[in-house]
Amino acid sequence: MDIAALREKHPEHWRTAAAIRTLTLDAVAAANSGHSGMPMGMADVATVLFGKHATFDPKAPDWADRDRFILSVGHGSMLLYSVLHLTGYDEVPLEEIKNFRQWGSKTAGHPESEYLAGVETTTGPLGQGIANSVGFAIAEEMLRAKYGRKIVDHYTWVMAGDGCLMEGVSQEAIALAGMQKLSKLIVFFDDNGITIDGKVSIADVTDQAKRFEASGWHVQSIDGHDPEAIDAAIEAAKADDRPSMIACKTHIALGSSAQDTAKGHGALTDAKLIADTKAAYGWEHGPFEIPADVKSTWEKMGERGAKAHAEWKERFAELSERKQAEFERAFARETPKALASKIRSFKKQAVEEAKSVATRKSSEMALGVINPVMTETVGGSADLTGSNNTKSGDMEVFGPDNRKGRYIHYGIREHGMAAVMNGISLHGGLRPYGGTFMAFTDYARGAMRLSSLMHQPVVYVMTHDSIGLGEDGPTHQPVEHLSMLRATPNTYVFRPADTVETAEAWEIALSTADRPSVLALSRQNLAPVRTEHKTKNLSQQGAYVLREAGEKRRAILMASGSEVEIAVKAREILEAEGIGVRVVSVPCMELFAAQDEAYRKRVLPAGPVRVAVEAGVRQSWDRLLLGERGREQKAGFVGMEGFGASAPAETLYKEFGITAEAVAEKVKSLL
Ligand SMILES: Cc1ncc(C[n+]2csc(CCOP(=O)(O)OP(=O)(O)O)c2C)c(N)n1
Ligand SMILES: [Mg+2]
Repeated sequence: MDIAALREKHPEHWRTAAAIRTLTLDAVAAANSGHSGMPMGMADVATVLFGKHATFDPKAPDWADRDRFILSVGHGSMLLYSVLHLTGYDEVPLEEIKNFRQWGSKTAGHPESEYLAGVETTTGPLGQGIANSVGFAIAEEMLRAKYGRKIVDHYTWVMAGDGCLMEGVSQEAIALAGMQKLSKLIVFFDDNGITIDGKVSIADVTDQAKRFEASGWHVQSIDGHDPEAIDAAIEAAKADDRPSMIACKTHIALGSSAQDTAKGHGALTDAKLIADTKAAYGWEHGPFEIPADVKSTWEKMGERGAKAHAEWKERFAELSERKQAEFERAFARETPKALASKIRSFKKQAVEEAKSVATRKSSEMALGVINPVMTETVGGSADLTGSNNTKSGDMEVFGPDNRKGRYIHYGIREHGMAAVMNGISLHGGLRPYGGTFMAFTDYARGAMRLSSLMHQPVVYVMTHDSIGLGEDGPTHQPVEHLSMLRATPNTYVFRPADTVETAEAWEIALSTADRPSVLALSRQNLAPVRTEHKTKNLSQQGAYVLREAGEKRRAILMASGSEVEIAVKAREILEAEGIGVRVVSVPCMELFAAQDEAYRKRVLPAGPVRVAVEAGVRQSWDRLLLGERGREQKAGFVGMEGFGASAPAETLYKEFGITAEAVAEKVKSLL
């Protein structure tokens, strides 16, 4: 690469872009770790994008109508940190650049949205960012339709690398974006032909341009170091009514001896290499030193956005007070006032009707009262709408011809759906939920983990939650999933026992602003266990006494979801034999763990025999079976030890020994 020619042709652009390259070299050298090559390769694209096109206000990183910039290729974090620092984000002074990757710094190894307002989404797991970006673009379309172009009208810009495009989740997202004609989504592909193991061609010969075209995208290929070509491509992308992909041919670790090699992907820390590279750049400044004129060029980019922000504020003030309040409430993730009373009357009615209902159906009934009052919800399913019961009667389908629709047909793309929901949630102003079969949590897991890590209140409607789904057999029967989800930090896992608990789970999930919720719902009908109306949300405590012992209490049965009914029946058997049994319903272990010790001990006092019942593996129950002092109580578990089988549900429960009789026997064997 003839660096001298690049410098000569666009001297001002070159110096502006070199600030990203040299800050990257210096920060990676100081940390003695990181990834130098990507920011060095994509600095020209970033400079043109932020210099002329992206609208953002460094002094108001949370401005609702800012353009969203998503660094899908998260290992190139120094590109983002450099831009945030150079344009004047208060949270990224030079100190933060110098503390790259250190304990307590905001400039983590990969961009973490929780640490830094200018980071729109946490990236690092390749492919997630580009899939998130589809959610951002969908959210923008929806909110534009809802509030008008004067209030919501922004772009979603993405940088994705070879790795992002090789990951399968990218295809799920790309296909959805193309079908949805998300014209304000513009992806820059860092087409450098290099990954960690060497050339891309050792593992992939896909024609990426054709792949995007096949999914309905507008595609261009350019020299990613030519500022004029970059600018023209962005203009063309904006003008097209499809999502755009701009393949930018770049040189990884541009201008260094590691250029165009896999070595250039990682940390370039050798002092001579850095000195030689800076010399090639014509950069005669010390480490971390940015000349005033270059810094000022970058700051002016932010000032352009500040002006746009001020104009936006004037337009926002022209909205009716009601609209303003609604907008602000939704972005603050507060529930509408009417929600609590709607849930209360729904619960009352459910108790009065006392019907046996599958909790997936209970969920649909609850959504029927929630969605009309909480108009920021966005529903969806991965092609299982009729099974997940996720579409309430009032919801229209979102599509290119109906941006007011609030229901998304995600297609058979569980991972993509979860990642897109993260994007919708991160955008703000909307509350996404989506469904699939619980066994396919595994497919969605990569993005679900990030909902938890990023504190996003996405709601996962996971139906067909056990062997209780019956004949579809072991591929479809989750066994280990409840324990796996409960092991994930910062996640609520609800497994409601009937219609009342399902409504309570929804109320909590939607009133929670800082973590995802998983609703594990049954395919089969469940008899109501909440037979008395209580206005209080009992599920809020995670576990509560559902039935008190009639005789002197000698055993405590704990259960969730479909097995609560079994525990209640087992209690009846035992009480008839003079054995006092308390039944504790456990709709959410995480909420129970969050209660104070006094409450936990009241619900689960030491002494009585404990037996837990759940049509899944035992693992997550051990904490409750062991007791507060961590000492083994006389405890037992009735549940699954391996995979399920294909047969009618009643047969499976009998064959796997998850019955009231088996529970009663287990208790007696422990007494
Ligand atoms: C899901 C996932 N798998 C693997 C990795 C480890 N990893 C980090 S970067 C990378 C190679 C990425 O190549 P590319 O996107 O071309 O980036 P470049 O080398 O061009 O900077 C890999 C495998 C990861 N971060 N995420
Ligand atoms: Mg690459």
